[in-house]
Amino acid sequence: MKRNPEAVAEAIREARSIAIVSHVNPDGDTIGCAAAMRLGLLSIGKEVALFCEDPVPDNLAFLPGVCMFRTPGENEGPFDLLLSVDVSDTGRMGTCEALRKVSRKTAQIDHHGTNPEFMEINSVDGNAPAACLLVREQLKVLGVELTEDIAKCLYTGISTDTGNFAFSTTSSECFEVMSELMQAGLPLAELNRMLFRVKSRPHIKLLGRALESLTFRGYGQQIAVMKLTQKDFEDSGATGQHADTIVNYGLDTTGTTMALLAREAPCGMIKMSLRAKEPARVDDVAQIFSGGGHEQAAGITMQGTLEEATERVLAEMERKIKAE
Ligand SMILES: [Mn+2]
Repeated sequence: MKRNPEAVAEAIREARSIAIVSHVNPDGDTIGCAAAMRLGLLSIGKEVALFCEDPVPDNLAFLPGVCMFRTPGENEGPFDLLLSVDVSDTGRMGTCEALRKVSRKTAQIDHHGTNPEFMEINSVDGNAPAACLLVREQLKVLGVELTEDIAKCLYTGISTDTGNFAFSTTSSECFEVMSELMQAGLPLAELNRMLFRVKSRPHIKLLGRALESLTFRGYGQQIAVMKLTQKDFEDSGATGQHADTIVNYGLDTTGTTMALLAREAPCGMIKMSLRAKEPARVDDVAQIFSGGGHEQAAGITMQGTLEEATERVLAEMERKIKAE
């Protein structure tokens, strides 16, 4: 596994028509990569099509050219080159995998350590914190000049995949590239606001309800607990996706080791989001209830009432805190 921008550049130079694929449930990195590559490739005279199984999230709709994304239709192609960006394996291409059959050559640019190098040409660096860093290098090798629009796309990927330059994965290369993006005219404050500060009204209203419900439980009151009923969602005009990240408000409160957000889902099930601060972990608690996830971020879907389901999960979290 290594970066190979020269091999990708050769395939691009030989191609006239290029299909770029972003992963399912797209994020800022995969959309930023595709949008930046599209602009770069257009500038050197290529025909470019953008594909993604799922729609571009609303908060990324401002990026140049992303209205061009589509799902593969009946009679796509043929393309000279299929290029996936930030896609960790073929499954993450979703229905866009069908484009393989109508593409003469395949290549990819990615940064997932688990990538099985599923294309003919693979430029993969598992240590890079964002695929957009590899796209920056790729454009350099192609001799593409950075523009303000390309800078916006690359910044979106680098900043979102590093948690706004806060994760431990953030590397010095991020800041080297950021320096180049600033020189290209990146409107940093404006984009930072759009990506990290602007919240939808349903989300803010729902957050208010969740914070009202906040209690602290367990040994030393180390577990932050929030609950949201179906009525909270209705009153806020919110759906499940508006509950994302709310659990972090509990975890980020001083004296908290674990956090739980329990909510009634429309299907009648109870959905739980569990978080922990290292070295505490919650993946084992999730497993007891057939849930899953990572050591510090896990989820559970279970039956029962909001109250009783919450108490059952809390009992296991409390037991863990006592044992540690
Ligand atoms: Mn990524």
